[in-house]
Order: sequence, then structure tokens, then C-alpha cells
Amino acid sequence: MNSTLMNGTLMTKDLMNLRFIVSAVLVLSVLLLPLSGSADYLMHPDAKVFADRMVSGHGFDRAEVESLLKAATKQQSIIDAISRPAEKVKPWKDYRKIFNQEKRIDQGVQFWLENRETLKRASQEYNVAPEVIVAIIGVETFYGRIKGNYRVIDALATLSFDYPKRSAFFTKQLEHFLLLSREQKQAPLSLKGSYAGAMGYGQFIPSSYRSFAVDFDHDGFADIWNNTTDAIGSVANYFARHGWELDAQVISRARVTSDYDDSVLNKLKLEKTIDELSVMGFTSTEPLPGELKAIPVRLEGSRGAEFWLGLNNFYVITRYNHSRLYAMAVHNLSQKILERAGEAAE
Ligand SMILES: [Ca+2]
Repeated sequence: MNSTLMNGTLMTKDLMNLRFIVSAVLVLSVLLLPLSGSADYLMHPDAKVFADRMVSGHGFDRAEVESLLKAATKQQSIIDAISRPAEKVKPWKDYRKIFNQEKRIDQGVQFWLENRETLKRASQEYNVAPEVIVAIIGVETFYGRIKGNYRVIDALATLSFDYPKRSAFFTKQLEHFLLLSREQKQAPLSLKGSYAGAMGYGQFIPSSYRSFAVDFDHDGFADIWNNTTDAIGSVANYFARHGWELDAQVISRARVTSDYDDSVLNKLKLEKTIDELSVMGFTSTEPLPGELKAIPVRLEGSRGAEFWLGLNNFYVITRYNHSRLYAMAVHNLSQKILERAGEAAE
């Protein structure tokens, strides 16, 4: 707008009215902003649909669902956090440093020794390597030290109703969350987790909890939040159900030809065999059965590109978190912990 028009005698009645209206709208929106920001989710149209589904689909009491949605609070920090996960932005050489510090290895050894009997029993019952169970818990929460301090209901409601991009996924998780609270006789408002609603030592999202969490000490509650026995059994069960093979190799270093086929790189699908991959330019540096399936992986290491062949167990780790960097970090940490804890933990 032309400033001379506003300052001088040229200001007409219409313009003055316009200015009044603009100011009034600004004042009103400033007044309304904090109100809508702190409004409970009961007022949200999607929340109404959600409440209907919990009542008609699962027999929940309407007043109960409504009081939970009313208590759920939007947290802007949750939306900020989900927009920048570390494994998407960091190259391997930086990512690995986060998970391979001395402290994480040492505390992994300590966690193993403190939970020796449980890890042994979990490994025997589920046929999963104890070092990988320890490493998962180490990578996810630093052995239970950083389990997340958001109320799960706030995290899931915020992402269901105020993060349209992933709304369908998180609304489903919110549904699973209320179901698991009812099944496990827990108060939904009391359960804590990460900004994405991942819970306990192994950071299970609610759907994973309902499919894979186990009550490994048989006290009637699969307590992955505060009970290491249940947490260990649950991670072991998750790995068993996704096909972990005890004593099988996880990865093998690969050599590549100059014209290797990069269309199969980093796909996180077990489709090609070692024989097929060798025709495509990827050869294992150690002898492996030709019919074994593998995933060719490229990582940006501190000395340039590294190539690996991820075998079945590598694939299984990516079922926990769909990232080759994550799987590599878990595997490396598991091996370092095993080197130090192996004999002491027998
Ligand atoms: Ca239990």
C-alpha cells in the first residue's frame, strides 16, 4: 500500500474503513490463536470420527473416549521432531558415531551382565542372538535411559489430527493405543513414549506392542516401559517373528565392478541371490552359498563408499526400523558388545 496515501489528507473514508477492518481482523486472529492452539481434540472434526469408530467398532464408552481426547494436548515440538529423523539426513560416517561410542558399548556390556539370565532364556526360547537384543535396546533408548517423555496420547493425537501427511498411520496407532490400554488394564494418560508414540526400552509403536510384546515374567502385564524382562522378551519375540536365524551371518563386505547395477542398491528387499548379484557386479569378499539371498548396500564411510551384502538377518533388523544405516549401526554395536561381554555373559 502507498504510504503517502495513508499519511496525508488523501486518506478517504473508504480507506479508513478498510484500515479499521484489517486491524479488527488482526486483533481478532491474535485473540483466537492461543485459543485454537490449546483447544482440546474433542473439538476436532477428525477426532469426532475417531471417537465414533472406537465406540461402534470396539465397544468403547463414548464419554471415556471423549474425556481422553479432551485431555490430549497438541505439542508443536512433536511436529518439529518428526520432520527431521537422523537416519534420513546424516551420512553413514556421521550416523555411526552416534551409536558406536564407548559409553554405549560399555553400558551394553553392563546391561547384558545385569540381565544375563533373562537374555539367555530369551535367546533359547526365541532363537535370537542376545547381542542383537542388547544392541537394539542400546540404539533405541540407551538401555532404557531415554525412553521418551511425551504422553503417548499427546504424541498420537497431535500426529493424527495436526500432521496431515501421516494422519492415517497415526490415527491407526491411536486406535491400537486405546485398545492396548484396555487389554493391559493401563490408564492411557499415564503411558509415556517418544514424540512418535514409540514406547519403552525397545520403542514399540502401539501396533507392534499388540502384535509382539510379551509378558516374559508372567505377571499379567507386558510391561515394556519399566520391566527389563518383558522388554527383552518382547524384542526377542519381534525378531523371531520376523525371521531371525540364530548363528547365521548378518552381512558380508562386497567388491563391486566399475559397471555395477545401482538399480538394486539399498532396496531393503531380499530378492536377489548371491549368484544373481555377482552377475550384476556385486561379489562377496568371502565364500557364501550362491543361492543365499542378499541386499547390496552402499554406505558413505569415512574413507569413501563402502559396499556390503546384507543377508537375511540384516533384512530382519530393517524390519525393526526401515533404514540400512540403522541396521548397520545395530549390527556393529552388537558385535562390539559381544566382543567384550561374550565370555563374561555365558
Ligand atoms: Ca510382565
